[in-house]
Amino acid sequence: MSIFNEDFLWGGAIAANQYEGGYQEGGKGLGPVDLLPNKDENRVHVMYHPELAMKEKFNYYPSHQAIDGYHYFKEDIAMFAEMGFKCLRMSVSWPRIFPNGDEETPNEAGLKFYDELFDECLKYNIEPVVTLNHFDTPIYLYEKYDGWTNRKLIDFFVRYASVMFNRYKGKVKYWLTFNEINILQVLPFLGGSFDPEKFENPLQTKYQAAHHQLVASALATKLAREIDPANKIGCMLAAGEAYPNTCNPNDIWAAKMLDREGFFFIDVQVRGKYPSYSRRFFEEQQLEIKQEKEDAEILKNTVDFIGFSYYSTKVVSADEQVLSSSEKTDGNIFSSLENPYLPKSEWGWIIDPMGLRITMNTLYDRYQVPLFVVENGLGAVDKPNEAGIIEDDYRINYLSEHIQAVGEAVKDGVEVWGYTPWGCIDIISAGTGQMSKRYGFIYVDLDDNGVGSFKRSKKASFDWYKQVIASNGEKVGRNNDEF
Ligand code: P53
Repeated sequence: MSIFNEDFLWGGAIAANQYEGGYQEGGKGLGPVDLLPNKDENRVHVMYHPELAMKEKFNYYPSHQAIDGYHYFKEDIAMFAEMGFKCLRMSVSWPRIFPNGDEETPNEAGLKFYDELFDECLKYNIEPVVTLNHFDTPIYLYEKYDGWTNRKLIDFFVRYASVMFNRYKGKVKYWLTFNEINILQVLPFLGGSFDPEKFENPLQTKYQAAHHQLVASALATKLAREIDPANKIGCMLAAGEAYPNTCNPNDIWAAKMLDREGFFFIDVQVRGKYPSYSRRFFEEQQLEIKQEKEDAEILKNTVDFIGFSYYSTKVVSADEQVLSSSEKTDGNIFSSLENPYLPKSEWGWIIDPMGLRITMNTLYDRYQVPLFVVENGLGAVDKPNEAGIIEDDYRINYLSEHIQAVGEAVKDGVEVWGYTPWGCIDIISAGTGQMSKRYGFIYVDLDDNGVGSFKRSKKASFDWYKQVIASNGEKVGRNNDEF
C-alpha cells in the first residue's frame, strides 16, 4: 500500500511566460518577462532596474519564442499523459486575455488558446492546476498605473479572474492566485510590474503593492467559490526554511525573522488577517499602509490550500562579520550563507531534501491546511551520451530524494494534495533566461540563443517518473526500488 492517497495529484509544472512563446500571437500584450534579455545581456541587473527593460533594446528575448508551447502543446500534453500525469500546473498569461490589462472585455483569441489547452489536458484526464498570475502583470499596467502599487489593479485582476472562473467552470477546479507572492519583496518587477525605486519610500511601496495583491487574492477566492463551490483556491509561497548559522539566539531570531518575511503573505491568505508581528514591523520601519474600510472583511476569504515552491533552504546569520566574510551562495534570488553539510547544484542552489520535510512540517504545524508541492526540481546541464540519450541520474536522484521527503512528511501527518516538479519539459529559466538550465523529463532541442529544432525527446528520467506515478510513489529509487 502506498503512503500517498489514491487521488494524489502527480504531475508537472510550467508557466506561460517560460513555456508558450507566441508573445504577440492572437493579440497578446506584453508582460514584464517579455522585456527581459538572457543571462549574457545581464538579465538579473535588468530585473532589478525595470527602467532598463523599458528603454533598452536587447539582442535576444528568450520569452518571445520560449519553447513554442503555443504551437507544440498538443504534442507536449500527449507526452505528459504518457508519463501518467494526473495534473498539469500551468499559468494563464494575463496579457493574452487582457492585452493592456484595463480593458472591459477580454481578448477572445487568447481565451480560445486556453480553451484548447485545457480541453487537451482533460482529454487525457489531466487535471489543470492554474496560476492566474505567474510573473505576468501586463506591461501596459506598469506604464500607466505603476503596476500593483496602484489600487486600481485590484479591479482589473478581479475582472480577469472572473472571466477565467466563468469560462472554465467545470473544467478547471484547482486555482492559484499569485505565483510566489513573496517574490514581490525581491523582484517587484516580476512579481508586480512596478519599480519601487521610483517612489520616495520603496519599502512602503512594496508593502502597499503587497496589500493590493492580498486584497485581490481574497476577492478572487470569494468569487471563485461563488461561481463554483467545487473550486479549490490556493495561495503560493516561495518556501524553504531559514536555518540559523549557529545556536546563538541572535541567529535563531534572524532565521525566524527571515521566515516571517515570506509567512507574512500567507498568514494573511490562510488566516484572513495581518499577523500580529506585522504591527511592530510597520511601526519600526515607519510604514503606513493605506487600507480601505472594507479590506479587513475581504481578507477573511481565506484559501483552501497552500501551494509552494521548494528548491532549497537558506542559512542566516545575525553577525555582521560572518555576513561580510563568508561566502554566499549565488544564483538564487533568495541569498544564503554556505551550508557545509550540503551539496549545491551547478547554479549554486543548496540541495536539501530533508529541508523539504522540515519546511512541510513547519507549514502544516503553522496553518493546518492541505499543502501542494507545486514546484521542486533541479536545474542542470544535460548532455546526450554516445547513443544520443540523456542519462540524467543527477535529476532522478534529486527528485527521488525529494519525493521520499514528501513521503516522510505524509507519514509525519502532513496532508499533501500533490507534487508537480518544475519544468517537467525544459523551459526558459526565470532567473537567468537560459535554456541550458534544464529541469525537464523531456528534452527540448534549443540553445541559450534560441537556436535549435524545438524537437522534444525523452530523458532517462521520463521512464523513471512514469514508474513513480504508476506505483503511486512506491517505486521512487533510482532503479525503481521500493520506498
Ligand atoms: P529558475 C528564482 C528566480 C526567479 C523565480 O527558477 C524563482 C526563483 C526560485 O525561487 O521562482 C520559481 O528558472 C518560479 C519559476 C522559476 C523557478 O523558480 O531561475 O516560480 O518561474 O522558473 C526556477 O531556475
